[in-house]
Amino acid sequence: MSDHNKPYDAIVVGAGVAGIYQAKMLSDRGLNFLALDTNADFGGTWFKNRYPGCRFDSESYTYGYKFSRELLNEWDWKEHFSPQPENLKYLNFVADKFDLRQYFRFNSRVQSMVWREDDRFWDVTLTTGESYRTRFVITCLGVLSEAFVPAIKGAETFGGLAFHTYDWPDDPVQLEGQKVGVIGTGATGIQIIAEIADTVGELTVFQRNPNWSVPLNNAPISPDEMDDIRSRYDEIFEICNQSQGGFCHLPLRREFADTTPQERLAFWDELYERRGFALLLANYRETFLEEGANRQLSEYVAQRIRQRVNDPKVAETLIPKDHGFGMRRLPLETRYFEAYNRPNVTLVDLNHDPINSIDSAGIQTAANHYDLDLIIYATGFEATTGALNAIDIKGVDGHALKDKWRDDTSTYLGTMSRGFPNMMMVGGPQSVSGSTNYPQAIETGVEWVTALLDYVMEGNHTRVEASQDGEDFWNAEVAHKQDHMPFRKVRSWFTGYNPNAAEGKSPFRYNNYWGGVPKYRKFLQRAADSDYDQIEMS
Ligand code: NA7
Repeated sequence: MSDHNKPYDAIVVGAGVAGIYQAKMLSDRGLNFLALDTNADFGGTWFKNRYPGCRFDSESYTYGYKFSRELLNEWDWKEHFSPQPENLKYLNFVADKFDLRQYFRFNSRVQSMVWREDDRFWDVTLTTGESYRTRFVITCLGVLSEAFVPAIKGAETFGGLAFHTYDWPDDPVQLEGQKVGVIGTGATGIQIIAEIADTVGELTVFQRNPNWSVPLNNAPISPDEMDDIRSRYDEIFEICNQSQGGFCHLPLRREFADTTPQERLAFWDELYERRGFALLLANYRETFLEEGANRQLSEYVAQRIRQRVNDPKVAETLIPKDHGFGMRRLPLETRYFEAYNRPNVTLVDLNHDPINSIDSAGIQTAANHYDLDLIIYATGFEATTGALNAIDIKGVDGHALKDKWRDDTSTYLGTMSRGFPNMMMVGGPQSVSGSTNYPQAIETGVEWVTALLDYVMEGNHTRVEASQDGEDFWNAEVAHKQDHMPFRKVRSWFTGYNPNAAEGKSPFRYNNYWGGVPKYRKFLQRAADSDYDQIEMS
């Protein structure tokens, strides 16, 4: 174990959207800091998710950072919903523009973080055994960065290639002519299925529960259009600021009940053709908040699916029956439903024909055997808390964060957790990061954490910890908001649903804050204005 004698002021963990901006803020202050990331380069989620079809569901110009006018002027987005390779290029461009590479150490997986109360430092140790001492740790780990692969009997005996979408191999994957199985039809599965359906030989989709999905309506951005977008950046960001989810779509200011069915239909037809999350976010508020209105909108989208899928039985299998439109993270698609009209695409409904096992030749369901060359797990993530729990974090008196959060997540403003002093989280559980246009919330989070650090350092404090009162207040606020959401009982990572919850425990967790970006920002501002009166400093 190599010990580096000089403690850092701060260690940032993560080199994605949050880590890059956090590093920029620390470098502006001339702090002695280090940034670590498991991956071989910048990018986080955009470094890892290299599967075909991977792209933004947020309008590109709302996903980029807005903290630097120069950056906004220099970067041209080429598509309304930019694809992964371009997004990775963008993040590298930002890192290089602000000369941040010097602070980052890649291929560095943090294994443990141990709080030393005596001298008020964290010891951060990598899987290699290398260890660093630091006053503060800022975790920038992302919300969906711990892949979930289900344990299926015999999976290890499969003779072909098999991997999770998050671990798409670096070497080109041969898809042409191959028999490919995709397990999972969330946002990822829907992107990849639509993209590869016409490339592969045969595609078998193993679907447990279908998700609603509507067209992304992507298009290239011409240079003139980019100039126009650039001239409207302030206006665009102002809309994002007002929107609950940080997107450039605002709900309609008209009551559902005041309109005729014909008017609604015409409006929904128009929204169906609009970009991004318009049908979800630019709709009547009631379609999200009230069961009756939501049922009508769900029926409208179901009709659209029926119109697009030739085989009525397949169409019905693709229409969700267990939740209404928008009650889970809405995947956006490009000719996804049409993929099922192709003769080389088969949909397996796991609710009626579950997977029994995997063998060397493919997947065995209750009723059939599917011969496969390649199995793609699009089975999602240990969302929100997974990446933090993957690190052995020991706080005051050696207590583990994992243990503290065993029954439910508990934080102060999604930024700190009592018992773990000097550890700040950007995009942490119970912030708005899981529920919004990620970078919009990230910028707010980075700026708040940095202002807190400024305050602490100016006051010559060496220890900062969320108070119990502060944490109780925030847990109550998070629970109150989730308990009033129409989707509170829907199984999804939005509700922290855990099918393996212990007997007698709720399978739902309070992992995300559902009060919306504007309200969340007010809470953060109030904390700063009150001289952080719910944070103990010494
Ligand atoms: P999601 O949205 O969590 O989707 C995971 C999918 O995998 C979903 O369809 C699951 O079905 C399915 N799944 C999970 N476990 C199994 C097993 N054991 N058998 C069959 N199917 C399974 O993850 P994504 O990667 O698609 O999207 C994550 C986020 O990335 C997304 O929300 C965006 O923010 C970007 P289920 O619905 O549980 O029946």
